[in-house]
Amino acid sequence: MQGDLFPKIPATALPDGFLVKPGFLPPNRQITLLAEVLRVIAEAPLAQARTPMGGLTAAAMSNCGTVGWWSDRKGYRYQAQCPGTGRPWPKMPEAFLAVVRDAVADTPWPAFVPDACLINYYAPGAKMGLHQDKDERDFSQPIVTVCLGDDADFLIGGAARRDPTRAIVVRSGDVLIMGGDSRMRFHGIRKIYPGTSALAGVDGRFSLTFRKAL
Ligand SMILES: O=C(O)CCC(=O)C(=O)O
Repeated sequence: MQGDLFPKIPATALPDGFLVKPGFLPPNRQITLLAEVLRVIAEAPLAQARTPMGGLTAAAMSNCGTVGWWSDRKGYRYQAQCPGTGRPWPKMPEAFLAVVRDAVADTPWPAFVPDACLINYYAPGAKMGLHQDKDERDFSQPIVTVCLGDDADFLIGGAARRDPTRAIVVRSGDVLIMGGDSRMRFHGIRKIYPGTSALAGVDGRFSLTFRKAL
């Protein structure tokens, strides 16, 4: 029924540079990724980040890789240490790198290798406001997102915050790529659909967003 209410937009209807690969990850690969996510967040626990305005992000976050995205009163940035532990972020699991390699192989960015993976966790009710990913050094590199867990409405906006948005439903195993003309689009998560995960062991939604930060 949700499929009828929020039909997936076919790839051809998406803006240039915005690629969606529905069901890219078979269940066994999702299970492997989830196990790695749980290992990463056991080492670098999920936490809500403080925004420069003083609020907290609705999604809880962790990272792996050389650097991780974080935010506090001082601003948004990439940093080498997990603020909760003071230790370096966990190494990027090989299974993460392999998925990204496979996902970009037939795109305009086949050489993309991330050095940071921001893991967002959305408990029921959590969302993410419209924003641009602009703390990376090289905007010619795409952002690759892997979805695990509950379905969600992913908002695709324009170059300005006030531009119209449209929602596509993203599901566990889907991969999204924002590059080229879509690299700086505003985007966000309008809502998640609790209890819809086809992947056992996830209560809510994880997104793994791979970036070349440095
Ligand atoms: O959860 C998602 O799919 C979107 C995440 C996102 O926009 C971000 O981490 O910048």
